[in-house]
Amino acid sequence: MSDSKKARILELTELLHQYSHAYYNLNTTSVPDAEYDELFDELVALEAAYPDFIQEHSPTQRVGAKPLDKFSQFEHTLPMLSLEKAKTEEELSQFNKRISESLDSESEITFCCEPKLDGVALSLHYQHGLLKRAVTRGDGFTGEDVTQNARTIKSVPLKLLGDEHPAMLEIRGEAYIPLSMFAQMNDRSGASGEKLFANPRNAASGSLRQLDAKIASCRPLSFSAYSVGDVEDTHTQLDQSSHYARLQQLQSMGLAVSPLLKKVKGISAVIAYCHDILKQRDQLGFEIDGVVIKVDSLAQQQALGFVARAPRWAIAFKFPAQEQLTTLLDVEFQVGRTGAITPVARLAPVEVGGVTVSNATLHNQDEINRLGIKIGDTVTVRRAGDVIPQIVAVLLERRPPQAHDIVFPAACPVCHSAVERVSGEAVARCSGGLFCPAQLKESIKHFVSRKAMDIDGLGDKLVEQLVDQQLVKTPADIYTLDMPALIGLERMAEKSALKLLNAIKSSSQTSLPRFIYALGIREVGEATALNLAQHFGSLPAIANATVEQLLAVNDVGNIVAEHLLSFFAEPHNQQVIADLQHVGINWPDITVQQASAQPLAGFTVVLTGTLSAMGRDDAKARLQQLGAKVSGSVSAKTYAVIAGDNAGSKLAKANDLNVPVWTEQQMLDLFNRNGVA
Ligand code: I6G
Repeated sequence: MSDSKKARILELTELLHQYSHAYYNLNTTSVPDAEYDELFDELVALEAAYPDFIQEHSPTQRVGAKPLDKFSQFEHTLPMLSLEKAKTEEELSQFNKRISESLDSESEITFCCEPKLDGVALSLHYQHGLLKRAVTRGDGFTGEDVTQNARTIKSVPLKLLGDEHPAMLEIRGEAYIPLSMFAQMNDRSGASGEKLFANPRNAASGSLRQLDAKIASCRPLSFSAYSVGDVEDTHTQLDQSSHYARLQQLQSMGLAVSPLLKKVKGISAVIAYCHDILKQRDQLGFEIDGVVIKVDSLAQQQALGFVARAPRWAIAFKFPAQEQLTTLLDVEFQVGRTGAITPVARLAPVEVGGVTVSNATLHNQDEINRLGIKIGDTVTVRRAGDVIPQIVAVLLERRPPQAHDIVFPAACPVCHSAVERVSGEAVARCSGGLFCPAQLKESIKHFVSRKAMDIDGLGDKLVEQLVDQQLVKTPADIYTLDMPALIGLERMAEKSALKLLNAIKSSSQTSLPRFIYALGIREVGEATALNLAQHFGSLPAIANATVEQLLAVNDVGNIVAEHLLSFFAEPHNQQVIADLQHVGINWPDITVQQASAQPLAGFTVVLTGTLSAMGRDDAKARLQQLGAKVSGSVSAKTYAVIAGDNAGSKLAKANDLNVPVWTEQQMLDLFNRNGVA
């Protein structure tokens, strides 16, 4: 009896181990979540009844028993060195020259390149394939034993895949937190009043150095392996010739390695790789601070050896830093489309991540309080991903005596209406509505924008003039503009006025999703507008829907439903819609599609390259109409990548991951077959 239980425990342990490797390291799903959970629960129950049979690498054993008082120190068998750094192409070429001369090599050197993750270096010790210890880099000679925490990282295998393993295998790599997870983690911390982490690296370091592994287990750490350290007794011979081949071996043992790892020949190819990674930097989904370049041949590595504390065969090409120090000169308050008042920091201009930054958002009063920031302070400004610059820290020790408090205005800085703050909400709002010129301008800018009514040539400056001169007081006024009105505006010649009038006219024939989006209902973005249009088919059906009916729409929750109800109940908004229809805005109603008639329902597709038959936004809208989720990044879970002309890294990644690639024509055929052409 107990034999069969033991066999089942072993079977479940192996099965869950494989599934988890596929999910966390290969980005593929081998079983539905519900089935994984069921098997996991079965294993928990069996282990509770037969604790003697619990395997050290059981997925139930990731979180250790009790918190530690402090970490013990561990001396690295081989020191964890640092890397020489290069900031320019010239320095990379010098590196190449140095090693070519030292190797007395006439032919081009083969290098192995990968992005340099901005996390925390971590050394994993596997004995006969089982994870026994994890140690931080520390000072390079002695680190801290963080085994309890490293065991909670899902992409760290507790047991290596395969049957035969060296008695001891040390794997080195980087523990890091992906950007999306970092944002979620800080959102949660902010909501519960906890301290926020300034950046993903601090978050990774803080998480790895938690004394309570239960807390660490809730932190979204990942691990990516980049080299082999100490190895003892190897039956299973590790590749002895190439660094790249070794990393592939690590991958087959169940470790994640960089998906962007590339073997290239010659320094020009290295430089091209660095340019390519720098271009992709904001879209990678994790923070990097450069590229690491290593001589691929292990024999050449050995011949080159080490200088001081760094290998001679490797170099880190550093990218521009994404954080810099600067001074807060002043704070201005901007009024948005919905009346939200946002404090905007005016900064002494500074280069961050290759771009000059002179403004950063301070979000709201809570953020000002949290940072404890004053005008005159020295601050750390951060610009990462495609997120707007943020102030992440104040250097209190550098506060000048004349630093002074930021005073939030009691009245709207534009229309002087009262500022209201709903209890429980962080945002303060101007109560002026469309009486407030700032809100009116922002509403009109949104209404005419590309994804809304798409009026070409009606840019921000022009909208501001039209509102300032009271030519536009409501969106419908745009459609009654005429030549004499336009000609009176700054920098508006007859030719451009005529062009604008034509653009205004052609925008009046629109689509229901565009019109709903253009109305600027709070929390109703492009995707929600599309979902509403597809679900209800017509504007009256949306305007008259009950809360229950609204909640049945994809992506519509209580808050969005409330905003929709109050928008359509407001007589002023009803009048705006009636006026717009009166001046000729029209759109065809939509035939409501059943979910089952959506051939791409539940699938994620990625558009890349230049399309010739239609713009990317139009293709995206049609794909969404067919049920697809359109994503900006390719993973093994992507259903298809649609590649237009000059497709680059996303196409390459799709090929690497065996994700199907469709031509633009295949996409158009699908549109035709499904009546969304
Ligand atoms: O600090 C490091 C980051 C990434 C490294 C490293 C690396 O490879 C991708 N490789 C070595 C050899 C060293 N530090 C010493």
